[in-house]
Parts: sequence; structure tokens; C-alpha cells
Amino acid sequence: MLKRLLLTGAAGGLGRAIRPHLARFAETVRVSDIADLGAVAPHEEAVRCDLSDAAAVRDLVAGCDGIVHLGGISVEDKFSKIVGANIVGLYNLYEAARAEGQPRILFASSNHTIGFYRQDEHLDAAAPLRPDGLYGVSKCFGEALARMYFEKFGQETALVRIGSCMEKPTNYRMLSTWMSYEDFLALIGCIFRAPRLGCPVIWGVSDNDTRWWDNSAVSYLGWRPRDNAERFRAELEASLPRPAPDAPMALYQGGQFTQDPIFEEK
Ligand code: NAI
Ligand code: 15L
Repeated sequence: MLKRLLLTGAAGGLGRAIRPHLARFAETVRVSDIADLGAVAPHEEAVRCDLSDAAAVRDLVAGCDGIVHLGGISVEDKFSKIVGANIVGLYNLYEAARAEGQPRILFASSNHTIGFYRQDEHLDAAAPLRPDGLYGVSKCFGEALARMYFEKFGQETALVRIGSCMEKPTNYRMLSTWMSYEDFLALIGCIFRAPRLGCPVIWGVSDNDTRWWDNSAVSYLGWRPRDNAERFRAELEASLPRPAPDAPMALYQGGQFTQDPIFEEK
């Protein structure tokens, strides 16, 4: 059991979904976001914080023995927005962790680090990066930064390349990329309980029949995802036309993100 687990990005979609369940892993949960955090439970502490503010992030991390780092820009956006939250913000988090006893970190990386692979390719953690936009590039930076802090200082991080973590798959691609909230929570438990973590890449995906990613390199963590997106196939087929075989949604692992432009600064 952790003493104090920090959850960044607690006001976001994924943060809101897992927040009520984190008392499983820690006596106190410090929830943080730049946005309003809503009602605070008795086992929680709420801290409004902009990840690009180094001094505030140092205070945020102080006293925590684990961090689930979800905060940041989560889709393609202007470079200036991505830089503040995902580049400067990540550096601030790792410098704070270095100064505050090196709490273990779960970094929410993304499948958009490898989005330009085709959907008929199967990947393990050794596959070279193929980001599909500036957002994906920022997650590649995050993985590289975490790896450097591991090699140089022994800071442990789980680099979780999340596929699509939401209540249920909402398109055909997500039958391959979906991860259930329960499987993610089980993964969080394995990451913080492992006697030795290191700095592994972990594919954040449920046990979907049509998944593309191989987690055998991290079997030592004991994570066995239980959900399978296949149970939603009939519902999807009844409600959504299948994309054309040459559409980006059907061709690339990153789906539509491969088609995003470089957004202009204004
Ligand atoms: P989200 O966009 O709903 O939540 C992100 C949160 O970060 C927001 O509440 C936002 O206010 C906060 N944030 C943004 N900039 C900030 C800043 N400068 N300082 C402090 N907080 C800031 O995203 P979601 O879906 O909840 O994803 C959470 C994390 O997981 C993100 O890092 C995302 O990149 C990653 N991820 C999520 C996937 C998913 O399927 N939900 C898939 C792959 C990665
Ligand atoms: C992500 O990285 C995004 O944060 C999330 O909003 C989803 O779009 C997900 O990837 C996905 O690829 O489905």
C-alpha cells in the first residue's frame, strides 16, 4: 500500500474514471489538474497546478511515494500548447521527482508514438518509434526523458502506451486498441506492487482478440488483462458502417491521428 499517490490529469476523462478507485492502492490520493477538481473525498487532497510551473510541480510531488501521470495535452494540438504541458511539464515532473525521493511513476504514453505502423503489423516494445503527429512526438520525448532519468539516476517509470482507454470501443479500430478501466486499474496495481519495475514499455491494451501489441517482455509484472473488446463487436456492427479498407482508420494503428495537420499558431 502506498502512503500518498499523486494522480495528475485527475479532471480529465481517464482521471475521472479511475479516481474513485485509487483508494485500493494508497492511503491518501493527491488529485491534481489545471482544471476544477470537483468534490474531494475524505482520503483525497486536491491541488490545482499547471504542470508548466516548476515550483508548483515541486510542491505537488513532495511527500508522494507514487505518481500516475495522466496530465497534459491528450490529442493533436498547436505546438506551443503541447510544449508547455507535455515537454516542459514532464521535465518539471522528473526534476521534482529527483528532488523528492524518486517516487515510482506511471507515465501515460500513447499508441500515437507508433501510429504510422499499419494495422496488419504486430509490434513488441523493441519496434522503432513512428509517431503520427506532434502529440505523438511529445509522448516519444516523455518516454526518452523517463529512460534517461532511469539510466542516470535509477528513477523507475512504467511507460504505458495506452491504446484507447474508455468505457467501450466507439469505432472498429478500437476493437484492437481498447483497454477497459478495470484492466488499467489492475495494471496500476501491478506497477506499484512490483518489487522491481525498471523502465519498461507496456502496451496499455485489454486482451482483445484483434490486438496488435505483444506484452510478453513485461510478463514479470504479473498483469493479466481480463477484458476483451470483442464483446462490443455486434453492437458496433449494428450502429456503425465499416470504414473503407484504404481509409486511415482501417490502415494505420494511429487511425485518424495520421491525417491531422500541423496546427497553426495564432
Ligand atoms: P484528457 O485530455 O481528458 O485529460 C488530460 C487532463 O490534463 C485534463 O484534465 C487537462 O486539464 C489536464 N492538463 C492539460 N494541460 C495541463 C497542464 N498544463 N497542467 C496540468 N494539467 C493539465 O485526456 P485523457 O483521455 O484523460 O488521457 C489522460 C492521459 O492519458 C493523457 O496524458 C493522454 O495523452 C494519455 N492517453 C489517453 C488515452 C485514452 O484513451 N484516454 C490513450 C493514450 C494516451
Ligand atoms: C490517445 O492518445 C488519446 O489521448 C485518446 O483521446 C484516444 O484518441 C486514443 O489515443 C486513441 O488512439 O484511441
